[in-house]
Amino acid sequence: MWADLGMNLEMHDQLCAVLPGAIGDVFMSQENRPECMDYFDMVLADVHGLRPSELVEFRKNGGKVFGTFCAYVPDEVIFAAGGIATGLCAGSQFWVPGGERYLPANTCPLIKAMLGARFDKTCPFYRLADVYIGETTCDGKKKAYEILGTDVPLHVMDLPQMKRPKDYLKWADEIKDLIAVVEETTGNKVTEEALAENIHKINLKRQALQRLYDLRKNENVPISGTDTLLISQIAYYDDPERFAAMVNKLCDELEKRVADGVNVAPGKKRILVSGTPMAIPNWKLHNLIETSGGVVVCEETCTGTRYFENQVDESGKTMDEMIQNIANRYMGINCACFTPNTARFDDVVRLAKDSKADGVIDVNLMFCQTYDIEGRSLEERCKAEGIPFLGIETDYTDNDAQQLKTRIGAFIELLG
Ligand code: BJ8
Repeated sequence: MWADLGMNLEMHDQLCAVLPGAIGDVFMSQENRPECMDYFDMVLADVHGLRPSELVEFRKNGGKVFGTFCAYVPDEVIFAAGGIATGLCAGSQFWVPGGERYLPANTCPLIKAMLGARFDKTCPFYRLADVYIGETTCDGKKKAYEILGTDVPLHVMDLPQMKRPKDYLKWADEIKDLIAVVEETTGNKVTEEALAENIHKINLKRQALQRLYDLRKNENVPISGTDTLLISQIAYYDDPERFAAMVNKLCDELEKRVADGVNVAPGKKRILVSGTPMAIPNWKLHNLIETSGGVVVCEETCTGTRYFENQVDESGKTMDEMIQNIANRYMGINCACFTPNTARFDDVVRLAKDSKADGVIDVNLMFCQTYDIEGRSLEERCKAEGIPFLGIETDYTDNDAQQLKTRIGAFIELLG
């Protein structure tokens, strides 16, 4: 399959060779994991086999795959046209040198890894997407899409950067343009019926994730943050219905754990992680926190609450109403690309209180200017609310791991 996808098999072998060790170190070393993590472990262990083979079959039957990079891209319209949306992962240092052949070294590692994964031909998902859907979020991504677009069909959605009434209308307009692109690519019309059905389908996935996050609010923490992060990462590319069913099955087990008083992290300090997303396989910060006396109980990130909070209002009847409802839901995401973005500070404070966090660790991927600049104001706001705060900047390498472990350990110790 990988050869048929035109992948660089030698380099891909090198990438796959490190995965079992990483899984062992990060996941299997944890104690008292829920049994229902089996499914997510299996998806991870065969990350370049299981879902890619499904996508290969889907394409053999004429289906079209759309690769996405951002929580603002509405999956529901892609599925409503009979396509499949898949997040394109870019969380490994393995891809960064490849990206640096095209981008300045002082670019965010997520963007460099995006280009490296595509041009090094070592990620099947990047080979399987028929069309990439970009978006005008940060400057780095915008310019990187120009380079990606020289190699693969790419449609860029023009995301507003403010949240005035006219911006909500504009985003609805952009969604209409996306619908035209997916209709042309798939050859299928997005009908009102299909759109309503898929709005509901993706809402169910969001509800399953919300249920999982609600369970983490308990005094007895039934699942680690590291395991939950893996689930959030898989959410971007797994089949949405199967994924929601598996998360709900896990939640049934976690509810029982809560009732039985099972706690995976007794005596550990509860941490809310905020900031830039952690694309698969970036588990660095969670692993450091959870091996330094903390347990992550919530993520205010795009591999966390920004991905699933707020449902699309399902009361829309006409195409225009449904599209506007989709636009309204996505415009409710508070990314640092927007100005002003004080609603994100409200989110962090609300989530820290709801999840009974002892402190906030705000993580910034190196060279991400928007989150970096916003970090200072977020710190002030948290301090004003009496919430202990630690700001961290890091990349995908392990060069700073020891230093970070010391800082995180000291922060957690200060939490009393
Ligand atoms: S909605 S957070 S997924 S843009 S790539 S902004 S880390 S410099 S990923 Fe994002 Fe959408 Fe916003 Fe979420 Fe910074 Fe890097 Fe840019 Fe990044």
